[in-house]
Amino acid sequence: VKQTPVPELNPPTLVVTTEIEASKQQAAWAAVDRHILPHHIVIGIGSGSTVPYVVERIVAQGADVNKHRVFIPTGFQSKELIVAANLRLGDVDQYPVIDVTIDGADEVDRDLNAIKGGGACHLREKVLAEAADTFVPTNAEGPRSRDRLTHSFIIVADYRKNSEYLGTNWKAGVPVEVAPFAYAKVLQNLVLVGSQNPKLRMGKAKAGPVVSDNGNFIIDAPFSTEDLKDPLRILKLIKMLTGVVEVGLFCHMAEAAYFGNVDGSLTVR
Ligand code: ABF
Repeated sequence: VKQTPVPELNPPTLVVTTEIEASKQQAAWAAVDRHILPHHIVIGIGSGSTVPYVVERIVAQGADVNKHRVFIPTGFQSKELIVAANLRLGDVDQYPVIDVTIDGADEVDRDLNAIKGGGACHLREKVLAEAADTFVPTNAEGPRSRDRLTHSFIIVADYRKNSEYLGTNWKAGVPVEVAPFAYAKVLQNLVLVGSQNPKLRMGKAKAGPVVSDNGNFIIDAPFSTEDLKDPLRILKLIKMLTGVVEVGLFCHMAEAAYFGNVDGSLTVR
């Protein structure tokens, strides 16, 4: 009898994948447990592969609490997640004030600045992060600890996203959403403000550019790690370019970031 050869498995990849998924779940569950409280009614749900664990944990809080809530998605994927979980869907134009938004990130620096937009959703993600406002009174020292209006915007991610400076691990560049009509000019101008080899993001089959949920194109604009040590400066430079709709640099917006670690521990910043 002719035996069919058994395909070779790749255990290391499998192990790594499992560890990464476990670390995403760890971060997401901890963030929900600490930040989505019974009195929170309007909740922003971000995009990416960590967010399904956020929804999973919210569902586990029970139908009794969730029936009073409304969930605002950052894009098509999170909309589908919310609907599939039988949670009530809303939109940010109906609910411009959100109690808490939880979202993923591509990279987060030591000051909680983040690169987002690897999934092309950063315009809506930023609107939802900004809509989540809370007044936090405190007398402690430090730039993020004065009495202030802060964003109840919580980042959840695996350990690969936790960096000292942006651009250390995320090499794809800063995602920039642009009006399709203006993309060629924005590409030129990004070089003038210091980006190295910015590129229009193409779809998987390279048949055409990626189009965002808002009908715009995405440019990935790499900057040096040195430049990204001051992400607010880069954000301002890119924002000034005509045709730019939104930049995937989230500066001084996050209240906290949760990272699941490879050994099962959690880092909270
Ligand atoms: C969104 O999804 C994005 O801003 C970011 O690009 C991505 C992160 O996804 P994952 O959780 O899959 O790493 O949050």
